[in-house]
Order: sequence, then C-alpha cells, then structure tokens
Amino acid sequence: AQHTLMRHEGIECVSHATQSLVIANAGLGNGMSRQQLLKTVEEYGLVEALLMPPNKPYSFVKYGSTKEAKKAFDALNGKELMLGDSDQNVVLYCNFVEKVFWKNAVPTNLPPGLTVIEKVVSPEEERRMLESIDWIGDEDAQNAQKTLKHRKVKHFGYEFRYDNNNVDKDKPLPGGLPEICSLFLEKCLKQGYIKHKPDQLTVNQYEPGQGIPPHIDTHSAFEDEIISLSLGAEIVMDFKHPDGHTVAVLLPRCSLLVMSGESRYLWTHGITPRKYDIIQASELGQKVGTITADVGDLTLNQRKTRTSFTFRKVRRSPCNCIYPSVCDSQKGQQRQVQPSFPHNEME
Ligand code: AKG
Repeated sequence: AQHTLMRHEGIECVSHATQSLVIANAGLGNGMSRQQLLKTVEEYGLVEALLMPPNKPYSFVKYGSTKEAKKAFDALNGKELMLGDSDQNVVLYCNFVEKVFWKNAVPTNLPPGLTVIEKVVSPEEERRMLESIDWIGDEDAQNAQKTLKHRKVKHFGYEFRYDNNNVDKDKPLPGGLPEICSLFLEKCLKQGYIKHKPDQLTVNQYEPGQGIPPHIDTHSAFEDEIISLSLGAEIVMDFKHPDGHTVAVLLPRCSLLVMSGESRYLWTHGITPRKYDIIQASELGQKVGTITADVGDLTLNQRKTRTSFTFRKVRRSPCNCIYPSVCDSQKGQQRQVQPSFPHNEME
C-alpha cells in the first residue's frame, strides 16, 4: 500500500537498500518540524540531505552510505513518534528510493509595489504601542471594536465596515488615531516609506489558528499605500495575483509591510488560519521576504499572538487606477472579480 501511495506522488520506491529513504508521516504537511526530523534521522548516521516538500506528509533523507540508511530503515519503519510537544502520535513508514529529488520552485519575487522593512520600531516602542490598545476597557464602543470570527479588531479615525467593505467618510470616530502612532507615522513619512499621512487605523489581533480572508482593500475607500506594522510575532501573509500566482511573504516581528501600486490594487492579501507557518529554517526570525520552496531548508514555525496596525488614508475622490477589473470606482456597484471581505466575517 505504501508503494502505491508513493507512486501516486511520483515517487519510485525500490526493494533493495539504497542510501536514501522516503519517510511517510514525517512531513511538514502532517506537522513534523525540520528540527524534530533531523534529530531523529541523525541518530543513524551522517545525513547528507533532508528534503521536506511543503504541505506533503513525507520527507526524503539521504545518508552518507547504504549501511546507515539500512540502519535507519530498520529502526524507523513502523516506529511510533510523538509530534513535537503535541499529544499526537504518528507511525513512520520508510521505503528506499534511488534518489532524493524535488523540483525546487524558481525563486519568487515580491509582488510589484510591495516592500517589507525590518525593525521599524524598537522593542520598547512595540511594547508601548501594544499597551496603548485597550481591548477590554471600552466594550461600549461597539462601532470601533468588533469580534470577528477569526480575530479581534479595533478601528480608529474611521470605522471600517465589514458589511459594505467601506468607511463612513462623513463620520470620523472621536479621538482620531492614538497619539503614540503620530511619532511612528512621522518617521514613516520622513524615511519615505509613505507619501501621505494616514487617517485611518485598523488594529487586528490574531491568536494562533486565526487569520484574515484574502481580500483587496476597497479601491474607493482608501488611497494607494497601505501599510501594516507587525507586532508581537511574525506571520506569513499570502499574496495572490488574479492569474492564480501566489507568493508567501514572511512578515517579521517589528517589520512594516508597504503595499503600493499593483500589490495594493490588484493582488489579494490574506492570512491563512493555521497554527504553524512553513518558513525557511535559515531565515527564522531574522530575514524578510518570500518563502521559496527550497525543500532542503523548510521548517514549521509555531505562531504566537500577532497584533497588526494597518494604516490607510481615506479616499476623497473616485479611484482611477489602471486595474479597472478590480476597481469598484470604475465598475459602479458591479460585483468585483476579486473577492473583497466575505460578508460573513462577523459573528
Ligand atoms: C486588514 O485589516 O484589512 C488587513 O489586511 C490586516 C493585515 C495585517 O494583519 O497585517
């Protein structure tokens, strides 16, 4: 049965011992981390390569010799293992393969107009900004704070309405943006990250397992340049072009995502609700950018509570961008080709 399963995946297993094994139930797709698997397979010999294809329930390991691979096969085939610190057990199944291979995706570029700037706030600024958001104090402020199915949300400056995906431009919220944001926004203007001072802020708080559906911020609601500050933890955000091309972008803690031009107007952005992100092991916690399918270097990163500050400028005249197929200003009330916020997001 194992052989058939592997054949379905285009993996040719052989019955004689070789230097390489495919290990089923030891993949990123079933919750195994690179660290755990490496520790397990290293017990039997020198590991020349460990390939973990994204979202697959198996991995490949190549040993320095057939003898080592055979030792690993004998020890690991049928072995029960606890996944990380979860209470879930898996049984590993091994097969020999002639060679380990996986087509590495071509390195992906960030969507045009998108930049991620690292360390835009210090840990001290991060702490103060997080403390400035009072999630429990003003439950009466129904307009400005909503518990959505997938995350906590609070609005400043103007309320973003998830029923019509727009803002009431004539009804600014009292108090404007929190004072602590002024300094930060001044810095963004001075450094040239943005050209216009935002007047609307949405603070989203995501617990592990939560996310935000893929969407394009309504063109008629906001100007170009939407920026999002990631506080508390890093996360992977998925961008998708209408032709289906997707790019996963790692947003490190204390980094600023700037979406402008094509990435703001044409690509959807969203966060898949899950507890782990697949990221490059060598970039853990330090580098920004796209996650290429370098299967020799992927691992799982456990999510933690992330709070994002998304700043936008309310648009006062219709949008005249060069992407009419996704522009509500240029299509009247017609339905958008790209999904906006699904209307069932509220509880
Ligand atoms: C939104 O509120 O529309 C977002 O896209 C939030 C993005 C983020 O959490 O960084």
